[in-house]
Amino acid sequence: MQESPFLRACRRLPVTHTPVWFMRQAGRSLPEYRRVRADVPMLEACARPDMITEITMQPVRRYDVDAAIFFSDIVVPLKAIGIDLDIKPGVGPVVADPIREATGVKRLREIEPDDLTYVTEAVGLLVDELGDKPLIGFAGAPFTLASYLIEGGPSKNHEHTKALMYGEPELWDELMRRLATITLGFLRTQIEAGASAVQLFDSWVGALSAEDYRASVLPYTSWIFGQLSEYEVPRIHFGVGTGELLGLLSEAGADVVGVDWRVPLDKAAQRVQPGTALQGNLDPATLFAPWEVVAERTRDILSRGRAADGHIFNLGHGVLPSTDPDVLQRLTAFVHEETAV
Ligand code: 1CP
Repeated sequence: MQESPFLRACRRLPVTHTPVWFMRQAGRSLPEYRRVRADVPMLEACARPDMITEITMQPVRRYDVDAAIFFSDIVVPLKAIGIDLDIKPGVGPVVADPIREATGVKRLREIEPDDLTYVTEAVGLLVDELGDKPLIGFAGAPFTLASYLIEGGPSKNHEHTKALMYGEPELWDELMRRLATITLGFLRTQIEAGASAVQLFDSWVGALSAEDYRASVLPYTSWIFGQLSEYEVPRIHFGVGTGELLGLLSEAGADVVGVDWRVPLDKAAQRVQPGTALQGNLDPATLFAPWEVVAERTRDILSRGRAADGHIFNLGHGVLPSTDPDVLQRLTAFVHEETAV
């Protein structure tokens, strides 16, 4: 497993080719995914080890990516502790009773060993099936989870979340502590079952200024990464629109920082702490342009990625649902060929 290019790049060791995987590589862009999910609601799929295993493997078989990402969702641990929520097709996570006061916050209990047995089982099945290909476990970071819980669903402006963060710092602290414990529990479950790296998605934290991030988010993500340091697994940290926060995301304790498409990797390399590898960062919309454009932009990213201390090729955010899978397959092969030594 040590020889896997993905793990080597995370650890900033020389690689035989630049490793590639895609955020949201499993999912709606794949016809085989749409087929197996046809009659199964999202959260039911996330609770069935057979489905988790099949869906996680689909992009690995199709694209020959260098890592698999566990098929689940950031709200799965919240569902597991009894929060009434659903994932609605075409919308995303929707919470029945948004949490905006202390009684709601107190309902957020710790993950217990029996809560996520299907995750443990699915990770075990996947590690057997993947052989020497690494499995990335993941979780949503406290801010992003807080946004879904407080807003009640996807949000553009995060106004209720910010109102609580700015206006009720003690309740915010209690909420973030509890969410950090839940996030850690979800990550630990995946690592202890055999995941060989983890990615912490703080997808919506780009909505904050650096000052607010430092005061109201960094302490909790730092705590999570600190608790994970007992394991030998690389820790990746990613958020959308985080150009101004890249230094702080690496300060939180990540080994690898994911970069969206707004900041070129050579610039990002100057913003993160020394000794941090970078992941990214092709704009997912580029995949709808002619192949020559995809190839040219990919070459540019690979060249800028050489400024980083370790580079994992990825998109700047998730695969868009109407992406042509053949383009992702061609892109994976292209990165492998261009960087082969
Ligand atoms: O019916 C369906 O197919 C549901 C679509 C879907 C899928 C395939 C959702 C609903 N979640 C997922 C799987 C998923 N979610 C994965 C595993 C697949 C893979 O990466 O290959 C992962 C890593 C996630 C993580 C996730 N869920 C994030 C962080 C990543 C990101 O995109 O920034 C977030 C923000 C969510 C919430 C969520 N779940 C689903 C949707 C549509 C959303 C986003 C909604 C919004 O815009 O707020």
